[in-house]
Amino acid sequence: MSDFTIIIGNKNYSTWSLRPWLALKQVGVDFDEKLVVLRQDDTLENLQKVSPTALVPVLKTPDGDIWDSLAICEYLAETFPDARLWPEHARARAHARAVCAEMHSGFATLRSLMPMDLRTSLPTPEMTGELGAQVARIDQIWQDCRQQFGQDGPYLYGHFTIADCMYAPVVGRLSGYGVDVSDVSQSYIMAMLDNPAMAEWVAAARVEPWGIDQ
Ligand SMILES: N[C@@H](CCC(=O)N[C@@H](CS)C(=O)NCC(=O)O)C(=O)O
Repeated sequence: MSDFTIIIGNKNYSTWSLRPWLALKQVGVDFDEKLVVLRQDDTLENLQKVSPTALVPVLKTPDGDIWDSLAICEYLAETFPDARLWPEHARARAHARAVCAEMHSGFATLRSLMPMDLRTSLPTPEMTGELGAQVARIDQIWQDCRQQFGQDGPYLYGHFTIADCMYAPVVGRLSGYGVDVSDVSQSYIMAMLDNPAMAEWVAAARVEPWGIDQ
C-alpha cells in the first residue's frame, strides 16, 4: 500500500478529481486510487465516509487528509519541490496562482452549461452571453500565459505546472464540444491531450461503465 491514496469521482465527469490526479502523476509518487461513483443512490453516504465536505477529491497522506483540489496541488508542490509544480520565477508564479484562483472560484456558467463528458463529442453551444465571455476569457488567459511564459515547453508556463492541472477539464470540454479558439489555444489543447497522464485519464474515462444524464 502506498503512502498516498486519492479518492476521486467518475473519470468521465469529475473535473475536480482530474486536477490533483494529474499533479500526482507529475510528481511521480506511487499512489493508490479509490473511486466513488457519483449520482447513485448511495453516493452521498459513500462520500460522507471519506470526505468532510462529502465532495471529492480527497488525498490521504502521511500528514493527514486534504479535501480540496487546489490544496492538494499546493501540498504536492511543497512536498515534491523537484517536480516544479509552480513556475520558478516570482512573477510567473504569482501569475500562475492568479489564473488558478480564477479557475478554482469562477467560470460557473461554463461549468453548468458545458459539463465535462470525456467520452462523447457534444454539439457546440452558442458562444454568446456569459458563456461566450467565459470561453473568450480562458482563450485570453491561455494566449497570455503561452506568450509571456511558455517559451520552454508546450504548457501554459513552459513546463507542466498546477495551472495545466487546473485548466485540464476545460481542455476536455473545449475539444469535446468542438469550440473554436485561437491557434495558440488550439496548440495548447493538442499538447494537453498528448500529455501521457491526461491520455491515461481519458482512456480510463472512456471505458467506465457508469453514465450520468447531464
Ligand atoms: N472546491 C472543491 C470542489 C469539489 C467538487 O465539487 N467535487 C464534485 C465532483 S467533481 C463532487 O464531489 N460532487 C459530489 C456529487 O456529485 O455528489 C475542490 O476543488 O476540490
